[in-house]
Amino acid sequence: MIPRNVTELLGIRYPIFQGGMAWVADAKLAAAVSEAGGLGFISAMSADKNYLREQIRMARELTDKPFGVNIMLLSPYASQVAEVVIEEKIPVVSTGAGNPAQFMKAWKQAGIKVIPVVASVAFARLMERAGADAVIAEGTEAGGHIGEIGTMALIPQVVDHVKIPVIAAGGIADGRGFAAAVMLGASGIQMGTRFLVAKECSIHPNYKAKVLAAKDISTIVTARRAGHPVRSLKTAFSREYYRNEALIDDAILEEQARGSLFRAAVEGDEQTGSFLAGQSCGLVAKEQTAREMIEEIYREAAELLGDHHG
Ligand code: TUI
Repeated sequence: MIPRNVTELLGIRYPIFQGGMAWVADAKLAAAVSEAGGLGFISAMSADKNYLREQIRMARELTDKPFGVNIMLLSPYASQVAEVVIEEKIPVVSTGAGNPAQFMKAWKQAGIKVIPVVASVAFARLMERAGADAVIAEGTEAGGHIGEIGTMALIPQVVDHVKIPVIAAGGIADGRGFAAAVMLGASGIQMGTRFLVAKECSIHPNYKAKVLAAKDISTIVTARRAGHPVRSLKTAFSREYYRNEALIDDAILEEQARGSLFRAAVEGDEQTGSFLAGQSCGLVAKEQTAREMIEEIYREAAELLGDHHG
């Protein structure tokens, strides 16, 4: 059976989250996922509070269903967007790339459900003690900033060590992955890479074409040496960055990478853009609406799990 604890906690139909992706996860994508019965997230990315306010208002024009905001904790604006989610009465916040402890008390007092992304058992336990309502346990197969443990090993270990619901992420892009995550003890899934090719996803056509053409070994991990590994599609730019890590100063490399998510997602710049994607890119075969994706994935997982009431 597909667990109902996360759908009941959040008032959604399917326990399928759309990951917060900078320059990708905007009001249009988040609203489409939520409207289809999943949980969409607007990425606060590294923008200020005015951007986030505007996106929240746009999403509310597009759907009456609940959606969340994802706060990337390395953002220089993390503190101000942490206040905006309270002012705007956002029901659920997810966090990435750091420790949200300093915001937890204010969010909980405002009645916000807090669901941090974790990449280890120790951090999952810390988040549970800090008051998290659930965790998203993300394996190293994911795109973007990643931890070290694979999803297959991470999920059951996190499940064994926390009592709150665990949402599985990293390498999941279809109903088989969803069913497998449930077998490992997860209560739901989060996907990013699959939603890159949603019809409602406004990224540049070059980005979608790259994801659709990608296979299992099409991604590369850079910036390991600098301590914040990031997975992206192999391109001339990412391969050169990888080679230069052994040769050039981190500061110079990071300067070259500044703005590279914008250049990929908005401009489709194949020379200097970072096309973040996870290892499931080889499973992503066609552009579909968010609703078609969610219904197909849920139906397939329910069938595999012998759950014919879903
Ligand atoms: O956050 C992500 N994915 C991201 S963030 C991003 S933007 C960026 N740009 C440059 C450098 C780094 C990031 C692109 N993709 N996913 C969620 C995630 N969070 N994955 C892993 C983690 C994580 C890792 C370690 C969360 C917490 C953590 O430890 C916190 C601590 O204090 O120990």
